[in-house]
Amino acid sequence: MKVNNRIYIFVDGDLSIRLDTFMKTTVLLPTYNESENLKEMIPTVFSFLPHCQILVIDDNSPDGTGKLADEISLKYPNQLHVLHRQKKEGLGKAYLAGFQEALKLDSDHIIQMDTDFSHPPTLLREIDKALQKYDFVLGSRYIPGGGTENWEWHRRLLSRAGNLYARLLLGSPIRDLTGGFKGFNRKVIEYLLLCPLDSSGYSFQIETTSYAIAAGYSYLEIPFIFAERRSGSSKMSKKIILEALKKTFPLRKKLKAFRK
Ligand SMILES: Nc1nc2c(ncn2[C@@H]2O[C@H](COP(=O)(O)OP(=O)(O)O)[C@@H](O)[C@H]2O)c(=O)[nH]1
Ligand SMILES: [Mg+2]
Repeated sequence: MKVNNRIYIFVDGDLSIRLDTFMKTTVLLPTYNESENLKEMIPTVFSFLPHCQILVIDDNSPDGTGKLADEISLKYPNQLHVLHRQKKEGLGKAYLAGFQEALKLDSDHIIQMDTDFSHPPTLLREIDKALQKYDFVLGSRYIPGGGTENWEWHRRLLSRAGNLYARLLLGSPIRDLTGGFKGFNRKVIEYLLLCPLDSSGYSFQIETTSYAIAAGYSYLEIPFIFAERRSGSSKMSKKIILEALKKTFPLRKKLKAFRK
């Protein structure tokens, strides 16, 4: 059978198994000072998705994460790629560059996740499989079965309030709009790159999910428990929170033009 100019051979007629083996999946790992976590994340991701590619997007981390990624990449020729960026510009800008690079790497499925083990790698296979059926997949902390582990009350409050604010303002059906554990089919990423995404920080997550929903792409939400980061420290800042508060308002207007 020929799909998208690729040949699929059926051994037992199970389409999901066959497509799983032949679709090219790229897992994007943005890093800023994540050397301890990255060492463990790479083999962990490959243990769940042995055929995937990993793209590390490093913003010239002072702790040498980028150099470490280059060293580890020697162990995984053609499977581990590293995108070096000059300076820290925020998670949103790192992902924008990562999306473009993932398309160049011929990816069919593109999965994004934090590099600190907060997003459980055990779900990678489920997300990748769901992308055969849905245009995009959202990990969710705020649907039944999801949650956060060991978060202090102010971090919980901030996340909940931020989500409520964005959801009400945008009239979104999504409970976890700020979450960063997501998977996309190539066509959704191609579409998103045409949208006016302009967040530097975490409000990028609100933008990508909202534009994809406005375009009418099909999606699945998968609950997960957000774990405490394994090592290193969070890059969350007041500036990032303020940007999200500020950018969500004009987004409401911009989305209208993109609604199908
Ligand atoms: N390349 C890049 N990665 C970033 C930047 N800011 C955060 N990250 C990465 O994005 C992920 C989530 O960031 P984190 O600080 O853990 O956010 P938190 O989980 O909300 O506390 C981690 O893998 C970070 O290393 C950035 O400016 N550039
Ligand atoms: Mg984190």
